[in-house]
Order: sequence, then C-alpha cells, then structure tokens
Amino acid sequence: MCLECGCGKSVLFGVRVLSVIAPGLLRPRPAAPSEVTVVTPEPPARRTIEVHTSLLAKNDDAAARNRALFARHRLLSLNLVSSPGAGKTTLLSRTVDEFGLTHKCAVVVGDLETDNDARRIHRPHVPVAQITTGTACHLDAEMVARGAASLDLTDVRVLFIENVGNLVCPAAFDLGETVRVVLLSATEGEDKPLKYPPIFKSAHLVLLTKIDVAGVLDFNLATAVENIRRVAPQARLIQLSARSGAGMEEWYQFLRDRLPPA
Ligand SMILES: Nc1nc2c(ncn2[C@@H]2O[C@H](COP(=O)(O)OP(=O)(O)OP(=O)(O)O)[C@@H](O)[C@H]2O)c(=O)[nH]1
Ligand SMILES: [Mg+2]
Repeated sequence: MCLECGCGKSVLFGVRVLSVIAPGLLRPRPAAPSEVTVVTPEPPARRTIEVHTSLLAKNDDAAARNRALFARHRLLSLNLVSSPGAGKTTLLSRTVDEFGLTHKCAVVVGDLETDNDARRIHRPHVPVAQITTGTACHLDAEMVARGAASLDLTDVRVLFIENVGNLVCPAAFDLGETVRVVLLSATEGEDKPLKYPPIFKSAHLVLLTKIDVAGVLDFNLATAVENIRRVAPQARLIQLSARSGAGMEEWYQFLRDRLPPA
C-alpha cells in the first residue's frame, strides 16, 4: 500500500530474473499478509497515522536487513528515483557497458508491468531481476530483498536499484541503499525540484540528465541547477547525457569513490 497517495491496496508482486547463471522465471509470490488491520474505533485521521507508522516500521526493518546483506557482500547499493522516462534505464544500460566492464554490477529494476527494462539492461556479465509491482507505484524494501535474493551477488561491487518512475511515493521508502540518486531530465522542466521537494531533499546525488537536448527544449540549465541547489543543498550534482556521453566519466568517478573496500 502506498502511504503517500493511497493508490494501492495489498500488493502482489513478481520477480523475474535475467541472469546468465540461472535464467528463468520465478513464480510471483504473494506479499506477506498485511499487518494493517486496524481495529481501533478511532476517527479516520488517527487511524491513518497508526497505519503509516506500522507500515514504515516494517519497511525500515526490511531495509535494515537489506543494508546488512549489502554490507556482507561489500557492495555499493544505489536507489535510482525519477519521474517516468527521465532516463534511468538508458543510464544503467550505458553504465554496465562501460563501468560494468571493470566493476561487476547487478541490477534490480521495478515497474508496474513488463520486464522491458530488465531486458534492456541485461548482459551476459550483468545479472538483473525485474520486480513487477502490479499496482504499487514504488519499490519497498521487501520487494528489493526478494529481487536481491534471486541474484548471485558473488563478486558484485555495485547493485543498482531502478525504482518505479514516480517523483512522490518512493521518497518515503528506505530500501537499505547507501546512495539515493534522483534524476531530473531536461524534458521535465526546471521547476520540478521546487514542486516535488521531498524526493530531492532525500537525495545524496542529483543527476541532471538528457543535457544533450537542453538547448532544443529551451531548458534553462542554470535555473535548474539553482532550483536543485535551493531544495537539495546536501546533494552532489552531476550533469550528464547517457546519449552523448557527456558527464558519464564524472558519474563513474562518483561510483568509484564510494566503493567499499573489497
Ligand atoms: N536525448 C536523450 N534522450 C535520452 C537520454 N536518456 C534517455 N533518453 C530517452 O528518454 C526516453 C526514456 O528513457 P528511459 O531510460 O526508458 O527512462 P526511464 O527513466 O528508465 O523510464 P521509466 O523506467 O519508464 O520510468 C527514451 O526514449 C530514451 O531514449 C539522453 O541522455 N538524451
Ligand atoms: Mg526504466
């Protein structure tokens, strides 16, 4: 269930694994029974607060287990969040082709339906798990745990988690990642950090993407940078284009600098 927009009920999600070691399809498993049965005869507003607390506490427990798993494997984990179409899959496809040649990468990718993104990212050297969330407009920590468990993480140095395209709901869900990356593309307009501040405030890194088309779209890079700086002064900012390759080396250096000791 989504805490932010209330768009989901109980969530049934599936995990599809694309891996050269163990190709095949895992049967979708039903989500654990919800613990959100509220019996107190309180007014709706009070009940909502209790549900939120319970669900987020459960997610935080799963996120802590993920964090411990990632630490045991000594891998860097990143949660990539953006509005739909900001360029997450394109960025990851290029990243595994370049950075992934010297640093073993794995990917968990979430979408409501289809395994299109997993197929776009999958390479013989890159295990990928696709989570289909059904109605949920974000990944939660339990989904990521199931996705990660389906992959062979031996020797993996970087685990990328591509979240469902959404600038609102993923902000509330810790997945156990080390680095939260928020993408803002030139096709969206400079004002999005001002209109969707929570996700930008939670970012360690903001990627300003598709800068190759900024000029054509009259996208004002300086204004976008100013808006990001105002809302997310804590975040590192990199401008890049996964199409032209501009800024990609800076992105790879960011990853290298944060690799845990092997
Ligand atoms: N010009 C340009 N187009 C890009 C760039 N990166 C991605 N695109 C295009 O933007 C569109 C969406 O890219 P995706 O990588 O699928 O975006 P996404 O964030 O993964 O989308 P969802 O998973 O649906 O949220 C595609 O048509 C890409 O070719 C870029 O750097 N420059
Ligand atoms: Mg995608």
